[in-house]
Amino acid sequence: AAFETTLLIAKPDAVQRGLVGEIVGRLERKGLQLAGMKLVHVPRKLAEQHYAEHAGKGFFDGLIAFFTSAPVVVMAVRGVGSIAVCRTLIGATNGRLAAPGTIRGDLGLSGGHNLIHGSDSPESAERELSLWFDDAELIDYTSSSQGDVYD
Ligand code: DAT
Ligand code: MG
Repeated sequence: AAFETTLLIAKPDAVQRGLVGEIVGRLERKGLQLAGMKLVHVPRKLAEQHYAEHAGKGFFDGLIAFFTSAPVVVMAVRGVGSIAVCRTLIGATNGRLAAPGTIRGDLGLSGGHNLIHGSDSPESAERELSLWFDDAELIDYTSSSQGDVYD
């Protein structure tokens, strides 16, 4: 697998419930590296761009209302295979169906208020990273743990 960057967002429910540290801690303990991080109260237009693939679906208006209801924490996360690895850590969309051990499976019961967004493919990651971050906001550095995180 390649060294990748993915786009994660701790959603309004994660911030409101005080679970941002829990979520970031899981990413750090896994060995993933933060390349960018910021708190954003998302404007409606940006929310609609982010979730453009779901426009017209029955849950879209509720999704946008929820996503813009309170601040979120937007993260760029790096690591070998980080796009798929983060989707695995996040778990299935509905918290009631998500496996134990996953963020959604351990921390929630909701289908819509499911704590975290993660890019679902390399194409999505590229699109979403450029939507949320300027190049200058993504920080390149070598973590001293990398020799132990990877063999
Ligand atoms: P995911 O966030 O797991 O990638 P998705 O891209 O299919 O899921 O949907 C984006 C978000 O929209 C999801 O995190 C929660 C909400 N959502 C999806 N399907 C839904 C549904 N059937 N009812 C209510 N909300 C839904
Ligand atoms: Mg999705």
